[in-house]
Amino acid sequence: TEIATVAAADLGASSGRVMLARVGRDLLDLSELHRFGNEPVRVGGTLHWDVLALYRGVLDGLRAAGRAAPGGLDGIGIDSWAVDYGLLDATGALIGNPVGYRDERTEGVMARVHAQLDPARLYAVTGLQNLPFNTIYQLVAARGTPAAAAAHRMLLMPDLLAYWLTGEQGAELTNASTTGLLDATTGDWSTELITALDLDRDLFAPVRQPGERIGTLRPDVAETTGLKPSVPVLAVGSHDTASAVVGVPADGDRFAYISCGTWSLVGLELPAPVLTEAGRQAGFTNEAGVDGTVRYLRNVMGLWLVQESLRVWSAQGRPDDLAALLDEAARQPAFVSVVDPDDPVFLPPGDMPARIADFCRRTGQPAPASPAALVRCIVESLALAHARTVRRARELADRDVEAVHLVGGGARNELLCQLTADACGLPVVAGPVEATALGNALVQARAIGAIDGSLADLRGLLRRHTPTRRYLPSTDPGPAAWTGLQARLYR
Ligand code: ADP
Ligand code: LRH
Repeated sequence: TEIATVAAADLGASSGRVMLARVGRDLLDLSELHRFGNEPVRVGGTLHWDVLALYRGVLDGLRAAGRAAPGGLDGIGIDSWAVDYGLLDATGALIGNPVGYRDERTEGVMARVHAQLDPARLYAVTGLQNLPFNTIYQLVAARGTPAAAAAHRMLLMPDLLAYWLTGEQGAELTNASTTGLLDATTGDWSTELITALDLDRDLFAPVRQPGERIGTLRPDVAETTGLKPSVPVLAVGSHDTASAVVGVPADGDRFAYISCGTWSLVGLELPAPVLTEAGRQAGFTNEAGVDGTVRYLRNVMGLWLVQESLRVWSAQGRPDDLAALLDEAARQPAFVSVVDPDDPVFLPPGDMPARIADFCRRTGQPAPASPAALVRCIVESLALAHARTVRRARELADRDVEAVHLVGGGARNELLCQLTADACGLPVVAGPVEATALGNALVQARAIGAIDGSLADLRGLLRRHTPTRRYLPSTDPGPAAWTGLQARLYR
């Protein structure tokens, strides 16, 4: 194949989309075919993902892809947010609706697991940071429930959707590395941890690598989408962040990235894991990247804080237009109040404006007086957390960084990009917004043979074909002001 025409389905925690990409040695274009919301639904007190609506969104997108590519599709790749999964019964049917990672069922579970398994040992095996919602803690929270008793298989979200498309079960490596149950050294499920937690080894499907062919479309799927049954579904970096990092248009390796959407994933691409105690204490993770790379990063709470605030304002009938609020926020006075976005109070859904105001009062700062002031507070707080995390990553991995690449929906937020450059004291290269879908499509195109080369080569293609915007750090206020701000929150 000279030119690959592929569909990339990218499911984020806030929205899903199916993109059509055409990729060749000197060609990369991407168009959006279908976008749909991803709103969790609380049922009987539990926060669920509406997985069938997401699957329908993917099918609708694939149907549109078939129409937009009359010559046929060469591949389909799926990525989504990490850690969440569906359980299958003995016949392969889904048991219940997947539970969202922000559900409170994992409260206190991490501590219980750590009483039994030394967290330093967990880190040595998996290299993974301890987030309360990691799959390991979700599975332990669900242990002993009727659903768990009936379960024969656990499939992470993109693997579940790929199973529905093809009938083939597997566990793609990059996403499996976010579960807390994958041995980072062997690249396979950790029998040690699975046994220690009394989980069933057969729950875990064989691991597959990005670029592998998963299978072809089931006849009924071909029928409903109008696609040929021979279209292959290909494994990509099915963890959205893994695909986003592939989609970073960096030149060389002296860069940090921020994959900025619902979360800000802030870190470095490394050839090998960093498993130091200091890194563990600082909450840094070693997630598997494409081509054997390590994503050495930390989760920063991200634009979730804005998303939840808008949701609350919208329910209250207050202004909830993001672009207008950001315009106004840019004119607000600087450095009035900042919060630590990673404070656990901000993790669950709820009244974010009230929690932020409360945080400000508790730390002796004025509570934001208007929605625009609150948005200003969030954006400054994120910029500060971005800078702090880039700095920590550089120290912990002993790496030099010349530029910070900011990709994802956050690249549309000019105020955030500029303040991130200011706080880091480094240039920020913003874009592409759809880095994840691009990374997904590039790995497919390479698997099919339309392009070849290393991640650096794929990034060269990205640099030639996707526009970015460069933000230089401003000198007024200079770095000292940001250091002062930092001292308000972190000692
Ligand atoms: P996810 O993949 O986690 O669902 P995205 O990468 O799609 O997230 O990013 C979504 C975020 O991008 C939104 O929450 C919003 O803050 C930001 N965003 C989207 N469009 C714009 C815009 N026009 N201006 C500023 N920010 C935007
Ligand atoms: C971003 C993301 C992130 C995970 C979180 C659950 O979408 O995949 O990398 O930590 O969702």
